[in-house]
Amino acid sequence: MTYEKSINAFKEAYKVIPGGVDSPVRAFNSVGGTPPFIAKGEGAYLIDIDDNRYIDYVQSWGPLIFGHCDSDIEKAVIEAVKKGLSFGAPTLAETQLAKEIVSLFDNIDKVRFVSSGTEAVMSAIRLARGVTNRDDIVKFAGCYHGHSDSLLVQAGSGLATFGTPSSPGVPSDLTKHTFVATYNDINSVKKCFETGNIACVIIEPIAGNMGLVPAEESFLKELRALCDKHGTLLIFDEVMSGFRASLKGAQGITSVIPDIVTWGKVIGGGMPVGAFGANSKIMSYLSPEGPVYQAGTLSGNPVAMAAGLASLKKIKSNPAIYVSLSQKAKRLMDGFSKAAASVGLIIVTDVRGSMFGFFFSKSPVRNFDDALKNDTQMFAKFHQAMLGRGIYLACSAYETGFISTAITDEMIEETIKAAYESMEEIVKG
Ligand code: HOZ
Repeated sequence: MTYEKSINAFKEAYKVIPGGVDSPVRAFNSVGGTPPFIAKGEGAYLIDIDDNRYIDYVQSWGPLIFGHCDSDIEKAVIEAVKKGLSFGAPTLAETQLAKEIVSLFDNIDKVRFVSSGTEAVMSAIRLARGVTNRDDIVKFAGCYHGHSDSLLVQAGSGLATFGTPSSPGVPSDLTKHTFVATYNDINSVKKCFETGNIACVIIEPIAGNMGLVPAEESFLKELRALCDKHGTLLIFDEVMSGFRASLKGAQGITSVIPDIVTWGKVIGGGMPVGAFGANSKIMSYLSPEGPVYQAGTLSGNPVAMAAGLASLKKIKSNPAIYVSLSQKAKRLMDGFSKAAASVGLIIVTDVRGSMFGFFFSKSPVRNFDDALKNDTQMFAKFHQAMLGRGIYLACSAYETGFISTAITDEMIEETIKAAYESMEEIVKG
């Protein structure tokens, strides 16, 4: 496999874009090599500008549950495009997509659309603060909730990849209201409540940004009880897990009911969309019904709504896809484990619906500190070896993999075969 055109493209990009990329993880810094510049997607495949073909397990970091260029989503987008790209005025599609989401959840009466997951979470936090009239919030180390100021504290994802606990440029006056607890450790949350007047606790109920690390059911239950005791709102950040872990995201897996939920990715079908929702009482605090301000010219953009609507309707008409996606994810992780074991290596794997993750680690991963103990050098070698065999995995040990419906059983087998070869290659050095 040659990457000549991508190498040149990266050099050119570097001259005019910081680090050559518009989102840090994409630079491949933690796995080495040059990021393939993508020419196009085709179903399960990515094709780069050197004409290399990869089975894609990133799927644009989650949104493309039906793979690239799904004909139904494509058709809906083209029809919407023909009617106009943006109006900054209400359209029917917003109500339709809102209804599709609301109909799935007893705890959600209303949703507000925004343009990204970051925006959804930032707005949900403001809403929670407005509703409770409190400033402090609790987040968990290793959970990533986008790059808004209050939440860039011990975040996972790109920050974990680059080894930075938080970012310069974020005033400490803002982060002093952010308490950081340990994932799956209720005592660490209780400590936050001892000193803070907590508006909300925000959690990725299935963390996907420190690698894949699901919250334990007993922990979520204790979290719910603690929030109820203190009049604190519980926010599930399902930007990644929403419509990925199951039709109802984490809510289809846990019995715990959050007060506010944030979404992104799948609800835009590949277009830039985020959303947050709650019951009518909480949402009534939002402007123009209430005093908490939040706005956006591209919010509810008609083309993005059309893509989201087509995506969600397709999922809802065939919820059995989650069984098959999950089976494929399990087979893949089982195959990776056996491939590692065949050369005397141990990996820790997990699967939630169409999401999968693995760590080069000997001990279980329940929180961010556990995740940080993984062997990132081994991951980098494995990533490179797989890429060279036409397998496109997330380019960081702290991200999650995704199965799309375009990925066939044969592709899973091909990927497992590549894993055996790659594991052998990396132990031989
Ligand atoms: N860290 C982001 C996903 N969890 C990466 C997004 C991107 O680079 O597109």
